[in-house]
Amino acid sequence: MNQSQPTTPQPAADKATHFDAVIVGAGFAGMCMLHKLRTLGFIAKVYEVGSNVGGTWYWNRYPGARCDVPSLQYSYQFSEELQQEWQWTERYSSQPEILRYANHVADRFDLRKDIQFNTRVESVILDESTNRWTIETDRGDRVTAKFCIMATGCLSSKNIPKLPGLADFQGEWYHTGNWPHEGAKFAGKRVGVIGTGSTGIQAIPMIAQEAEHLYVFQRTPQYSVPARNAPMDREEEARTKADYKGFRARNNARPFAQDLTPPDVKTFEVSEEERRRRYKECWERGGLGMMLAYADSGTNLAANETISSFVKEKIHEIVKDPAVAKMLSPDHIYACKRPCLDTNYFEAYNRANVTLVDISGTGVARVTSRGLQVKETEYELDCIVFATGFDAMTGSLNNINIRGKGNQALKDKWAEGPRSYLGLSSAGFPNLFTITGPGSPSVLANMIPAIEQHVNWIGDCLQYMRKHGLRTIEATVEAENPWLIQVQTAANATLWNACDNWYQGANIPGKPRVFMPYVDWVGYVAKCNEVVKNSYEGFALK
Ligand code: N01
Repeated sequence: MNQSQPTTPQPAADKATHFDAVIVGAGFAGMCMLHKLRTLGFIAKVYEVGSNVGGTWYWNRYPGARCDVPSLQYSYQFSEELQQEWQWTERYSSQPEILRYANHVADRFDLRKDIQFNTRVESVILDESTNRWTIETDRGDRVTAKFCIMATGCLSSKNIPKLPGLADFQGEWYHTGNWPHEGAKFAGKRVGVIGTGSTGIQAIPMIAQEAEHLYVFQRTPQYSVPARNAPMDREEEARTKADYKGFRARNNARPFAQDLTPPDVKTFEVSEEERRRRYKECWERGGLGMMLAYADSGTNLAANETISSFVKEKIHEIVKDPAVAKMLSPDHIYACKRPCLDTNYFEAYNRANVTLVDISGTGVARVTSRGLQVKETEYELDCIVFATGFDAMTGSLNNINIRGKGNQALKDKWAEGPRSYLGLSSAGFPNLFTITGPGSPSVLANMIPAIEQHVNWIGDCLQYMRKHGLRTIEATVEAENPWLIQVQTAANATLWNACDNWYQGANIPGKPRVFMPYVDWVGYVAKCNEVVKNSYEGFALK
């Protein structure tokens, strides 16, 4: 039995049929884009599958869901009033609070009147005779727009493994990315969690507290560092708000668009004692700083191994059963898979009601009517939780029938991996933009600043086109091809390309292995600005 969906009354389909822009998705990207276009005087319409705003924070309601970028940084900066008036309660915001924030933004800027909820965009097709996009939805809408802006999110297409027998399972099952709005009840139940990435690591300690027994089915162990979440430090908040603009500007000039900067010093330029002091400091402070402990932590394998050894030591310190600690100890490069932050993750394995099941190599053989079968053992379960991640970056775009020049499908063009210029636009698809698309820093930066940078770029571009009487803008193949190489080259200079991770599609069977996000946020922003300065170099404007 799958999770239920909210039953919000369906508003009548919109009457207007021609827009300057249609935006697909009302998460943080779609909301921001709508606001931007409105302020520039464009008529825009947003379609959203969910019954409300919030995107990833609307769908991912699993227990323990929390952002691992500090609240004062994971928020919009386009309105000084907004950033001054909103008060976060914790250092790292929980999903309910981020969703409240998204709703507050929607109310404050009256966004909902241009958003049609409960509506899935099914096709986006270019009419080359008019240079307009025709957008069709599952509710029978058929509208046209000069511009189509995909704000579909990087992590929104769920990965539910195709396990034989799932339909026969007599209990309940959930994917963390489509959690029931009424919540899931685990008290007195035997629960199985598949997946130990960022999501599983947040959910497992919470489910362990409630379930009668929790089985964690682990294919690959993951490194995790304590988040050290805490109530918001009001003095820090006041200091930040006293110069929020300056704070944002400084962070936007840092490698991940957040308040994290690696030191200039390299790992082996300091003594072992000093190194351990530094790693302890990162561990005690919590957050994502460990991956930037030294200048070469993410680029030099031997340097990286000093971090992974340190974290493994910590796992063995925390987990009482040495055999379980060993099973929980990863052997891949630290932060090659997206680094995780936790609250009592490793501690959860000290509980008598938690069992770690090693499924490395074999995986889950099948779902039975009563549970999960691993090798010869059947684990009887009342609930299965899939914390198995997403078809990242391309999944939600490929799920829409997007057809550009010559009726070419974007999905076909991307059959060997996504091809775009700057992650913003793909040759053959004029006036179609992707916010935080593959080929842009996106998931390797603080997402909200990355979204705002794209929104501003697109907004400026549309203004420029209006001012110069231009009908279309399209990435050229001559710009797109070298950009693809640059994205791969940038990744190859790091250790991110050296393990199986979703950045390169390794989590989805059959997905082409292409590194999708662009590693260098600061260089990327400079490049985007230069493109504009050079009259949209790399784009054909007509
Ligand atoms: O997904 P994942 P996620 N059988 O792909 C396992 C963001 N995020 O939802 O490593 C068995 O990372 C898979 O195993 P393996 C963040 O960017 C942010 O956790 O592929 N297991 C892995 O253990 C993050 O990176 C926040 O071998 C299977 C897990 O499932 C991204 O979302 C919080 C399997 C999937 O891990 C995705 O994280 C949460 C199978 N068939 C998420 N298929 C914060 O900001 C997959 N797995 C805090």
